[in-house]
Amino acid sequence: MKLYQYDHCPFCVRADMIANYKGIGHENVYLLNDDEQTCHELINVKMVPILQFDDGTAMGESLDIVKELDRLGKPEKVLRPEQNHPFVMAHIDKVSLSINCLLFPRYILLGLPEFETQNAKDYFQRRKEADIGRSFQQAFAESSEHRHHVEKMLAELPTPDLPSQHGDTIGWDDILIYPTLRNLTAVKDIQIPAGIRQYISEVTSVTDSHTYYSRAI
Ligand SMILES: N[C@@H](CCC(=O)N[C@@H](CS)C(=O)NCC(=O)O)C(=O)O
Repeated sequence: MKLYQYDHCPFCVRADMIANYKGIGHENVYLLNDDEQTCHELINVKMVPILQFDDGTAMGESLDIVKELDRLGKPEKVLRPEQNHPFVMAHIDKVSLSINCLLFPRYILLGLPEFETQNAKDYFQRRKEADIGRSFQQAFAESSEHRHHVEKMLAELPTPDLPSQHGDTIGWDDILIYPTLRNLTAVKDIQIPAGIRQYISEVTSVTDSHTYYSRAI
């Protein structure tokens, strides 16, 4: 099985989390951000994640991939049902513009495989600057303002249940909540409350994911 993805893509993190958690052997294929052709050949649309089965067939949409891998993987690795992720995500999404202004300009500086070429960086920058309505240079210069909004959101965010409180299992809430929190570790010196740090640490470990603390900018 192959999982086509970008390292920074929160939807891809969902798919990678469940594949690792459920013990499903798979090859991670990191596409360049400007590689439209591979996506189109696989699922007719420029979008990741893409799961390709050994017979060559492929599927997109992260939540469909999570459901499929949950079905195919180790049954003893239970994916707990959803609880209160709509409330948590609504809280996080209140500062989505600030999150994007912090993360988009940083992604291309982290040394990620999807941005190995200048063309891939330029492709991403052009599209994401349009999304956030300002240049990466300006968004970067506004970092302390955006960090302030995001830190306030984090301080008010109830700590999600920890895997260790549930026998080292994860649930649907974690599939939906963790990727955004994990990506915020790319922001140097951002104040993440201890409980949320513990949450990030435990989910990272149980899903064999990785954070960006060591290369934060
Ligand atoms: N609904 C899709 C959304 C996936 C998505 O938006 N992926 C982004 C990367 S984070 C993407 O491929 N966007 C198109 C592009 O980068 O050109 C899913 O859940 O899989």
